[in-house]
Amino acid sequence: RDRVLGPGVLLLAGRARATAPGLIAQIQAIAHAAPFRRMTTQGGRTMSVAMTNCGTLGWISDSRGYRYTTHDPLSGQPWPALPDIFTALAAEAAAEAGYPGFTPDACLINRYEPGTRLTLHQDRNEHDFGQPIVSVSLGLPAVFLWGGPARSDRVQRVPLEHGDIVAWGGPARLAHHGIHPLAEGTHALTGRTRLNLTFRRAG
Ligand code: MD5
Ligand code: FE
Repeated sequence: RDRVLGPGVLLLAGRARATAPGLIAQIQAIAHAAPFRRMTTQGGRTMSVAMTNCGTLGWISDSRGYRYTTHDPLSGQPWPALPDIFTALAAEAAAEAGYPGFTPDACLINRYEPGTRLTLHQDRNEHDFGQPIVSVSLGLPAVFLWGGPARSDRVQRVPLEHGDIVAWGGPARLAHHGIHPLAEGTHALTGRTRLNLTFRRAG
């Protein structure tokens, strides 16, 4: 099922399946130090996705807007370090997709439960849009919504399953995207949960 989804975008189907148990164990350790939390938007809404981070930079949203921080605002501590297996997997996937030398400094960890969604948005808080983004899906399947550079561009629906890795770069880097409300289900490794790792070079 490996395929090019569009210019600059490669789906590596099931590529994280073998390392998934190790990735999930690391996520549990990270969440112990930096718990999942539902962040608020500048407009005062609570996001439906629960988030935490690892790496030298972590993505946050609060009443002042979206940005990257070096420290977890909940604890005042630096975000947990990026585990080596995370960095290696992201670099390997990026290289295979045509982005050699990718060294992420940020990993946003998104947690979804049935009903959780992520509304259409662009990822614009990074300094260099020439750097790709690598996303790893774990647990329950989801329908990824993928549009274009304009919010009004038509939106494709791409099913993403446990272990799928997608590398986004080039012309796709500023595409609008989101996650359709998660369907009910249970997964052997994660239960009633989808986890997504989003690797970025943010600084
Ligand atoms: C997710 N997370 O499944 C997705 C995976 C986020 C987010 O969107 O911002 O936390 S990342 C998918 C992505 C990243 C960058 C560009 C594009 C898609 N794209 O051009 O479609 O939780
Ligand atoms: Fe995004």
